[in-house]
Amino acid sequence: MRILSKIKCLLTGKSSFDEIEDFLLSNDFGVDFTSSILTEMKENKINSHNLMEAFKDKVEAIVSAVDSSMRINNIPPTVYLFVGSNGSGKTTTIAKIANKLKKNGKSVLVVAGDTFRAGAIEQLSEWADRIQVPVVKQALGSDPASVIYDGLDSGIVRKVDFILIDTSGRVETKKNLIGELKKIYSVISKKIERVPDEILLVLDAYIGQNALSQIDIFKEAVPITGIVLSKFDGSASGGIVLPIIQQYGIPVKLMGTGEGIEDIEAFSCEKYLKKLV
Ligand SMILES: Nc1nc2c(ncn2[C@@H]2O[C@H](COP(=O)(O)OP(=O)(O)OP(=O)(O)O)[C@@H](O)[C@H]2O)c(=O)[nH]1
Ligand SMILES: [Mg+2]
Repeated sequence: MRILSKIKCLLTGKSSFDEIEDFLLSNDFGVDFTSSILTEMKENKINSHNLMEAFKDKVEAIVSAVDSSMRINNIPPTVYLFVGSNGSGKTTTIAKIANKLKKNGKSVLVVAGDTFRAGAIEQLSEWADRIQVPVVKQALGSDPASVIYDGLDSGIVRKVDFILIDTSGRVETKKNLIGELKKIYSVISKKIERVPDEILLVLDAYIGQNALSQIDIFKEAVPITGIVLSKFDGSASGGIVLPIIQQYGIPVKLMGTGEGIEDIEAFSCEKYLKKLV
């Protein structure tokens, strides 16, 4: 989606401000960003000549207010917990990150904490086999907190650099989901004597505004430290990155750019703007 060329067309084509506003809002840029752009357009501070620069400056100011780098603990293992609703891309993201870390010479262990969905354990195990990293798993239906405890134990004994923990996005009710994640968070924190280094909420870029309600649900359970915006390879506008940062102060840390194992990128303002422009 070439957001800026579309706005430029709207500007030069003498479209009404309402049309530009509708366009920005329907592409998930959020009320704050949209009204700030609109105000400056009305005051003629933003016009078709400086649109690109002004847009970039505004995006940069928002994105640079948060730290989008991944936290690494001084003493290994660094522990990343992945949460997100069903089908958002958690398991694939874990495989991609494990692969990347391994290629960078780090040792990684993955934990099949989604014991709820049939096929979830096999899916993670297959990825782990392909990229040659150990996986800790138990039978379908086991207590996820117990698998995760074992995973941490095993990772600590093996002295791995990173432990990546998968969780279920599909628990019977929201209450159960929150309860389960709270328990997982508490088990991890007790075991490693600190909070997980990252709690990454994986959001499908296509869900647009619904991303905000997902954040509301998951942050009831765990303190989210970053967002992975998956499926940012198709026609999703990605405008949602701005309201996520503006309303929640949560950085987007990674972008999923395809179904392949290499298809993940660290979030940067530059890459993000490239996608928008
Ligand atoms: N195009 C594209 N597809 C992706 C990306 N990330 C994940 N997918 C696809 O999205 C689908 C769901 O991904 P999973 O990793 O299984 O999602 P999940 O969150 O683990 O799902 P559950 O285990 O059911 O909760 C799969 O078909 C993935 O290949 C991405 O960045 N781009
Ligand atoms: Mg999964």
